[in-house]
Amino acid sequence: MDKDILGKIEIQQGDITQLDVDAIVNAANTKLLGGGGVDGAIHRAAGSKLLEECRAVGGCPTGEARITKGYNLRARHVIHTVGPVYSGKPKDSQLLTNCYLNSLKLAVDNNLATIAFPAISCGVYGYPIEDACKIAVDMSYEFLKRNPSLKKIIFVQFSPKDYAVYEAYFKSTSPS
Ligand code: AR6
Repeated sequence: MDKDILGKIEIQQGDITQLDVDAIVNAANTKLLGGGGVDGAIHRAAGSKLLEECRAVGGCPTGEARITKGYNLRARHVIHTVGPVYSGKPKDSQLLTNCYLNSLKLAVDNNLATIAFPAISCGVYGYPIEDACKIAVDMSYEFLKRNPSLKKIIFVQFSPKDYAVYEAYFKSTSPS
């Protein structure tokens, strides 16, 4: 993989709600009315206005994405996407790819330069982190090649174990 493109991809361990970026991505559900995991954390940190705007948006099908403001977050926007519930069938990877692609497209369409992703579908929805990590990084790399206006994609892992998976994959793709 190309060094300059890889330089626009960063991995971090921590809480995505604390990031100062143009948009953080929320691993939501189709109702877009909040939930547990990272969805709950984002809504708590953003405040009730976020839920109000999500209500007006009126839901989001699996694999698609919707954008709202960030309200009390340091991030200016939240991009809500709905990952697949892992079933082990080929359609899972297509839907997860669509989550990353549609979120990135929304960022570029809204002139955003920095975006941070959690590990979509890798919590309650049960997607294996090793497979999801490859999809996330490969998709983002291809997207960055075609969209120079996007300056930074950050993958934020909550657990050290998930971070280690990203770190290992990143190392395996980097030129030595
Ligand atoms: N910052 C970064 N990552 C986080 C944070 C955080 N603050 N909190 C959790 N994670 P999940 P899903 C990680 O379950 O699997 C919700 O109820 C977590 O460790 O949040 O897509 C929605 O409403 C995991 O790696 O999302 C849906 O109903 C990753 O975020 C459903 O869960 C995703 O875990 C979506 O399930």
